[in-house]
Amino acid sequence: MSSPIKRNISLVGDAQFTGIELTHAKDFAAGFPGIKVALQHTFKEMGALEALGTLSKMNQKEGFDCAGCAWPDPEKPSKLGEYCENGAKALAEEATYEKVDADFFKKYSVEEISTWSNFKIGKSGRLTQPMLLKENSVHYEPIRWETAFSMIANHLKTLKSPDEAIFYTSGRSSNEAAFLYGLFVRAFGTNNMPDCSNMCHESSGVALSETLGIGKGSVKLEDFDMAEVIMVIGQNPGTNHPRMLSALEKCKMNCGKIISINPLEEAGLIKFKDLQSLSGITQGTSLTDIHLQVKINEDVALLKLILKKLAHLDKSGEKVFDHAFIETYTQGIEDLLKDLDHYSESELLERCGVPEKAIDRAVSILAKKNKIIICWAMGLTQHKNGVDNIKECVNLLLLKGSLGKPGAGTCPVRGHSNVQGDRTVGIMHHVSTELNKTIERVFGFIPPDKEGLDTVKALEAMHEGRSKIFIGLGGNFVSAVSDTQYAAEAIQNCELTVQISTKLNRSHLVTGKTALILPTLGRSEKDHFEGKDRFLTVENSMGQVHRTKGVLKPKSEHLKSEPEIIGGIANAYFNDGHPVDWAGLGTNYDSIRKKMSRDFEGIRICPKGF
Ligand SMILES: Nc1nc2c(c(=O)[nH]1)N[C@H]1C(S)=C(S)[C@@H](COP(=O)(O)OP(=O)(O)OC[C@H]3O[C@@H](n4cnc5c(=O)[nH]c(N)nc54)[C@H](O)[C@@H]3O)O[C@H]1N2
Ligand SMILES: Nc1nc2c(c(=O)[nH]1)N[C@H]1C(S)=C(S)[C@@H](COP(=O)(O)OP(=O)(O)OC[C@H]3O[C@@H](n4cnc5c(=O)[nH]c(N)nc54)[C@H](O)[C@@H]3O)O[C@H]1N2
Ligand SMILES: [Mo]
Repeated sequence: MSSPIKRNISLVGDAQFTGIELTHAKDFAAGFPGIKVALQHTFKEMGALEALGTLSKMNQKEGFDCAGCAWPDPEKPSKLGEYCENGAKALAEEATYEKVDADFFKKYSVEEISTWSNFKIGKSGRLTQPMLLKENSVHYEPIRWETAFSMIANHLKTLKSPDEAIFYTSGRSSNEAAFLYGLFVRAFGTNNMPDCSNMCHESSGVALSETLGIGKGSVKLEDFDMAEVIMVIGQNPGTNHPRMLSALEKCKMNCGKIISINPLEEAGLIKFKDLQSLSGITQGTSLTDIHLQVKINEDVALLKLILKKLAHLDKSGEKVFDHAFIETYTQGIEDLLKDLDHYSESELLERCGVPEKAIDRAVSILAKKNKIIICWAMGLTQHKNGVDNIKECVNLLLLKGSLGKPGAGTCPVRGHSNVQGDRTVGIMHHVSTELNKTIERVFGFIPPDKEGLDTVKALEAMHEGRSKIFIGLGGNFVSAVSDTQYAAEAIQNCELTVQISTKLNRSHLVTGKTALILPTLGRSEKDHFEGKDRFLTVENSMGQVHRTKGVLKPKSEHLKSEPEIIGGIANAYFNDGHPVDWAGLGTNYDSIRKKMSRDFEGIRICPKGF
């Protein structure tokens, strides 16, 4: 039995918020204060000239994709800039001139940094060179890339089974990096690929694939212009997807109605001042027409009540449901209506806690319209009954025939900017026979066919000592999972933890006995190789794949791109004894893209969700 870890790492700062004051809630989002904050952040970290130049390239066809969230870009991006306050903050954090380098780690021990708040850790700056935290040491020290790669390879070789390693993915990696990572993990011999979706939209993927057969949303940005009703359920776009507010505003300008369902009256949903239009900045648009202030986790009761009232109207002769659509495309309507009969209106009304008048107003709008879009996020997905919540939304859309037509459909609003793409190209703990067969045919090895560990099961495996190595492609695993104490114990049980990251976070401090930091290029940075600038691709929340090409000089000459790092680890592990040319794929993104588009197109990658 190996001895427990000796470092005295604090977790107190994980719950500490600094710089946030309790004040009166705002009654509108964005506008001049939004512009001011956006610019303040970038000017402070990058200087005014570089900040303005870089922001003008964000989310533009020839520029780079914002890492802030997965909201899609309009066909014609605004000339005033296609970014929001959050995007500017995300850029400021990545493009900061503050550096977390060898001197930083010499000065501060991991024990000391661990007492800082997450905010302060995040503000420390960019990681600039590979660093090693040796067993029983409290200071990271520099390590050469090749030495780091062979150290990881050697550790992986000591495992009794490939299932003793965990390969986590956050949602910001490019399609190329995620594809290569998934390929390496399968070649290594496990499906232990937990990812941030497990904590995010997993329930959307499951609910949508079980009901509609595809785990992704069905709408495009243009559909927002045509929608007659947009429902925003369990989502706070003002804070988390500010550019979505412009799409909602457009729907309003086209006489659409917006119904929000949320226990809170979120400021952004009430009034919005658009950063991208000069008139919007000053006047603002009232967004929500009807706010249904549901009790926490009583959305099923509220949606059932809405369905019940709609069914009642339909029965009484009003044309409420789309019977032709139901007849042609759905099954089980009788069971659904029978199920609704089990509940009384008064019981549902009491459970959801929403005034009946407001519900009736929403019902009378929904009854007459059938171009309906339902948007949702964490307020629905993160409940234990997340799948049921989403299935109820699908029921409403199916009864109204609001699917597969312009201006209507499902819109799970994703969080991380490439979380959807990562899944599309194979990051998942599930087994797909179709994917495995294709890998065998194209790459010449047989991938494992045993289900891997998701986030919760991976934590348990590390906690119980069944898994001994953790590798994170981005993210902040220790802070992202819900039981920080348990997660810290689990991670500290590992022999080796490796973080491929842009910025310092708590997962670089709460580590295995030996830990490595492998610093990588950010989205906004140029990826220069053999005299050319390379580009990568990402998929937005609405399933569109597009390229992203950084414009800034990298913050350090020692940074490697994510595909290069994955290729480097794989090459060190297989040492040429494998049919895949790992180092070659890691540097040549075109060859990865060719493989993805030519050989993997159209195959069903994820059997259980998006
Ligand atoms: N600035 C910033 N932006 C981000 C992120 C970030 O960290 N910072 N993270 C990104 C990521 S990964 C994600 S997934 C998205 C998340 O985007 P959101 O899902 O919008 O994020 P939350 O802040 O969790 O908002 C959840 C909303 O659900 C409501 N809610 C809570 N419980 C219930 C309920 O029972 N029923 C209903 N109907 N509503 C409920 C809350 O009041 C809140 O308005 O944001 C992305 N954007
Ligand atoms: N308490 C709490 N916990 C939550 C949530 C919550 O709302 N509250 N939300 C949950 C949700 S919805 C999600 S999606 C998860 C997110 O979980 P994670 O994805 O694990 O966490 P993040 O905080 O988004 O990770 C941020 C880190 O990613 C690294 N990074 C940033 N950009 C890049 C890049 O381009 N490449 C690489 N390699 N690294 C990069 C930086 O080092 C940065 O510190 O957290 C979940 N956990
Ligand atoms: Mo998320």
